[in-house]
Amino acid sequence: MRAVIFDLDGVIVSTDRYHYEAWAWLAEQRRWKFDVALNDKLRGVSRMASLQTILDHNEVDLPDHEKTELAEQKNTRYRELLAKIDASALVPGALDFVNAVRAAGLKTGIGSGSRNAGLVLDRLGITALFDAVVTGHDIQRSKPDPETFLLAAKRLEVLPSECIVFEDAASGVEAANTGGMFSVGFGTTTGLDDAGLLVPSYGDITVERLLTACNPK
Ligand code: B16
Ligand code: MG
Repeated sequence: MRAVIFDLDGVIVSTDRYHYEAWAWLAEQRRWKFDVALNDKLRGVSRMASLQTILDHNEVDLPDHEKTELAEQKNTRYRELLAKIDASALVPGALDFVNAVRAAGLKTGIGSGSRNAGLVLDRLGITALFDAVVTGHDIQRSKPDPETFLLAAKRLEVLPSECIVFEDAASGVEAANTGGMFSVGFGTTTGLDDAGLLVPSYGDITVERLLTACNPK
């Protein structure tokens, strides 16, 4: 293994909480049903696809121009919430683990479907911890398509089979698996069973244990 690619929302930063708040705010305006279980289905899913999932759940049909407007309203709300982001939003142990991966001689990357990923990394001052960053601006097809992670591997100049992917979303685990990478299902969300390894928190893993799990003797 030569690289670890991290998803951003829910793996490095708890921005998944802000996505939830922003969608919940929009749903409340519109009197749509929205809850934690539905939000879990939006993890790793693009903004427009997330909106469509909420509309389908509520059996609401809208013209495209209105969907675009609603997605923009959600994003404005999300960016308002991001304005107050600080180090307390980091997933506990995330930066120590990224640093340990680097100290072990592996490259590090970000593979996020979010178009706000660059802003989040910059605001937290952690961009330089990653050798390559792929965001929603760089791709045509969002997770579960493997494009995000394949592009990250290309930018890291490693083969997909040399990459480990940390993901909190079922769509991201599927993307990593389809891309021929070793997937780690991170966190306590359900639906990550297809991952090569389940890691509830950074307290449950070391780089050594991770590499052993990828290359069992
Ligand atoms: P944005 P990740 C994903 O980021 C989020 O998990 C998902 O909830 C969000 O809808 C998507 O980014 C798009 O985000 O609206 O900021 O472009 O988990 O792939 O880092
Ligand atoms: Mg995520």
